[in-house]
Amino acid sequence: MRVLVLNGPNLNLLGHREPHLYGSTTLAEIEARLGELAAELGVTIECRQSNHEGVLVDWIHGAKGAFDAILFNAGAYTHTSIALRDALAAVGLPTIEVHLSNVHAREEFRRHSMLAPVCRGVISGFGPLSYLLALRALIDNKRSES
Ligand code: CA2
Repeated sequence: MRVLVLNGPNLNLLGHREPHLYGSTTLAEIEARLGELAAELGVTIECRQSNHEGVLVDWIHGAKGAFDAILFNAGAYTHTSIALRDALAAVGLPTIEVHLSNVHAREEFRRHSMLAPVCRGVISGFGPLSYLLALRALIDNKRSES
């Protein structure tokens, strides 16, 4: 099983800015932990981050045939992007929406996700653990299908 791990805008700043909001773990550290878990569970991952909506759309399109599932923290695009939602719906790969923070405990505008309706599920509020839980969920979901 091959999982594409996508991170959206500003997540490259993790661990370097605003640690009170998003913690002190960097994106590279989260990706390294995910890599360890993936190896343990016998799956492969590829991690990418972009601050650009169109780049994320292109990567989702390219995932068809190359990956079996997507783990996606779309950052602020979660709440705004019809383009990302349409891309996920078009490729139809099982996707889990991930957030470090509990988006429901924050500003009202973060409570709405454009992406959640086309995702298998949402994991939000557990910091870096959200990513690890999502990887486990994607694998479990895939294995229970086959
Ligand atoms: O909690 C999450 O993972 C979010 O996807 C993070 C997004 C936010 O817009 C979503 O509502 C929830 C923001 C990512 C910004 O990341 C930063 C990291 C360090 C410093 C500044 C921003």
